[in-house]
Amino acid sequence: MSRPGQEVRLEDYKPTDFEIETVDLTFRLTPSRTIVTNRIALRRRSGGGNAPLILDGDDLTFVDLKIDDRTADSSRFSVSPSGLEIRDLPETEFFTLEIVTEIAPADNTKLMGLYRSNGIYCTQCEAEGFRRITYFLDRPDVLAIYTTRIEAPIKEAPLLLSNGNLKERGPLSEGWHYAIWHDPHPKPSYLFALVAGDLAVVRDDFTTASGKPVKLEIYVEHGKEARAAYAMDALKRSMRWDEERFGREYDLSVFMIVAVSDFNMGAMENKGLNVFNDKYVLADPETATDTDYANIEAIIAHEYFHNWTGNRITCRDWFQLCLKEGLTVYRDHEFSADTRSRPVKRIAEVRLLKAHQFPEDSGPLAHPVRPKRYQEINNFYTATVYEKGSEVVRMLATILGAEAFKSGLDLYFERHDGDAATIEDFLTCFEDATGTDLSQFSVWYHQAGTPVLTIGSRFDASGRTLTVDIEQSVPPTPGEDRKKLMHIPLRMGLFDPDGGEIRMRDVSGIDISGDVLHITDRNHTVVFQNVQARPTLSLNRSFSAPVNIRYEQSSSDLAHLARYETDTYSRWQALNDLATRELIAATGATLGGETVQCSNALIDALLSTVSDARLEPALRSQAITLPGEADIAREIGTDIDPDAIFAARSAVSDDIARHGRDAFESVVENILPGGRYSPDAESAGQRALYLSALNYLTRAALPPDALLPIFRSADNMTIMSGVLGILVHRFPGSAGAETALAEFELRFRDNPLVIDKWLAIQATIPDPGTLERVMRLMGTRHFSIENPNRVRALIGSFAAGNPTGFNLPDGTAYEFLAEQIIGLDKRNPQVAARVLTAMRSWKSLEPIRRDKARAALAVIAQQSDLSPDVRDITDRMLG
Ligand code: 0A1
Ligand code: ZN
Repeated sequence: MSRPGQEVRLEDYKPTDFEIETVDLTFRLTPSRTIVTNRIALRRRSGGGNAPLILDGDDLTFVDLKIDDRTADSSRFSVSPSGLEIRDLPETEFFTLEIVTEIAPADNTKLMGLYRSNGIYCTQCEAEGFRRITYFLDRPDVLAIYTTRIEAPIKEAPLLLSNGNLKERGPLSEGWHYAIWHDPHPKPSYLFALVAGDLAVVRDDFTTASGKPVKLEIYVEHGKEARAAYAMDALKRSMRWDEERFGREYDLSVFMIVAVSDFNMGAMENKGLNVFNDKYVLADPETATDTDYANIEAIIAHEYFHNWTGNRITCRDWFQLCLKEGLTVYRDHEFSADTRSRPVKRIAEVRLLKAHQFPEDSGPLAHPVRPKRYQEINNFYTATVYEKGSEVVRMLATILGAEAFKSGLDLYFERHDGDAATIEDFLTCFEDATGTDLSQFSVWYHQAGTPVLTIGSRFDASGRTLTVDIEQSVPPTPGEDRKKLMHIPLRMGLFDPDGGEIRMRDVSGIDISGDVLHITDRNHTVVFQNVQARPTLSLNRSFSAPVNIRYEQSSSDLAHLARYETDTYSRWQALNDLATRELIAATGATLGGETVQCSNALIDALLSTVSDARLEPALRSQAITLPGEADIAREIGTDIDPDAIFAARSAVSDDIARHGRDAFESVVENILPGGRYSPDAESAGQRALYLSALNYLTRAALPPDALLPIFRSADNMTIMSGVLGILVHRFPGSAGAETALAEFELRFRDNPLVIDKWLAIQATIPDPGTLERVMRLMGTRHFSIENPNRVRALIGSFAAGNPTGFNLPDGTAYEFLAEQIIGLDKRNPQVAARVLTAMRSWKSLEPIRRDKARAALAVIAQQSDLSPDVRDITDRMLG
């Protein structure tokens, strides 16, 4: 049994003394008093002795305990806030327990365990929510077969759902009814789910590759059925893709998704009964953006893919979270890459990784992909576990090659089906299938921090050799000063002065396969022979490893790559590096009181890309989207002044806009797809490019008045919210901006998911007055501190997505956030802790803001009644 707030350590892992074979649950549902009867059949493991059984519990009211069907004497058990200890158990190998508890779903504000969302009963059990329903061995290595009987008033809850297959349903007296569900697949408690209420359903069918029929059902609030069509389509495509690409078939006769409006995260992969934040199910052109459609597709796929990577093979303990999450993110990334555009997807992945994971890995919250300790597991659903975890799987595929990678994964599915496995088990499958020693590679799982490759190159014209020196290092992270050497797969290319790619033969000094250099030592010197003229190096092609590259490369070399690289991702990377360099210099100039000018090299490179009709529009849009303020701050690293960065970025953008006016006008006039809205990737790319170009034009010629008609005539949410964002951010407080905001509010006031966009756009206005605006919006009927989506849209966007508006030099926005976190923590600690991580890079601010940020964090730390979630984040951030 683990106690809240107590440190849990990987090395302390021990299997349980008891196994649970079957679980028979009965729920008698009422909002304030739900009775849960939990009948479990246990088996004592040999060697367990007469150890007591300690079951986890959290916020439960104990009612009754029977051991082998006889009421237990109170001397045989004790109840505490964190569990139930049962002593003097029968000495037989098998015995049963029947535990009755009482819970109050309507009072459950943490949204963990059984709670109510808009009148619907629903559950969230990962990671440790099942213990808020009944006493249990609530850990992922306890796998059991569940049968669930649900009883509820027919009127209030005509729909009764749980995992597996429906076995029976029927009426009861006094207007109640019941349903019995049976899940034949052994599962850990975190995958348990129950949903009861009055919902509409959208149905479809799927036939698996081996010919088994599967009923597909998506449950949404009445009247929202049409908005589930895209999710259903994405589900069917995900199911087919997993069969074709990974040979994985679905294994129950029904697959259900339920959309709820109060949810702490994105979605949850409960066996056969996924529960989703409705934001990731509901879409139609009038209310959802292209990004919403892409997110829905990716998250539907992600949760579905968990059926094999997570459910059939689960985690031995929560330290192994990346076993299911890293691998499943890798799988959903591959799905999106196959379904949409691979290079565009890769660029988006890397942008996200650098924006979220890199700062995490270089700040006080850094931890290994597989952590060794935690205070609160809810705080480890991080970019490191998910996104870096996926990058580690991708590197494994790069190192082994596609076929060998597939044979290792096939072995993993075969060998560990039905297991609660570890990262070691996973890696051993690849070692056994391919004969490769992965011990050095495994350091990626155990060591925190973003590795740095420091690279130098020398060309010797007379000897026709290119010498490349590569040194690897990893900066220290909390609790880890000394770092081990890693195996870093570095893709690399060489380009001649005419832009042709030089084949990398004739090389000495390193293991090289294809275009991948295997960096395993601290220092490597690689010599390329027979090189005719000084080549341009392209490093870390396709972002083959999640590392920082330090290499002095001239702007003209970067421009050369931006023009000639055949790896499309790297072409974008070169442009982005060029822009980053310029923006860092511009920030320095701003701080020194100099005027900022953008170089011709960057302007030419950007404008020739934006006008290159051979490139897909989505890529052209990515190319002209300058690194964000947070990206620039991350690259600068210390003494950050967000206002200087904002001013520098604006000045560079103005310059680009002035020079590119004709190009941007031509895009705006020609690029939008004709006909009815379709969310496909190509049309989405055209709209993205249109909006990027329009944004630049507001810096050249286009006045705010010209945007209002575009906003008003938009026939889809992508253009409508995109134009609203440009108008409001570029011309804060202008009559046009306020008019558009008011019109948008009026039109969508009864659609909270759309109003979230309206809240987020306002929360990210780069203006000192935004704090006051956020406070005002908190007082309107559109905001509710009880709903995680509203909190994230308004407070979360302000803290995490508004560098100038949030980092006010007087510290008032930090004080505001501290106050909100302290209040929210009492209701929903998980969401409070997550929103607070927006301040994870506070130590890299300039001294005045840094002191204010520390003071605000100290105010949180001084509270005596903090949740373990917020206490853990605050302590680590201040530590
Ligand atoms: N396993 C889910 C993420 C998730 C984790 C915790 C939750 O509790 C509130 C909810 C969802 C996934 O990876 O999608
Ligand atoms: Zn997941």
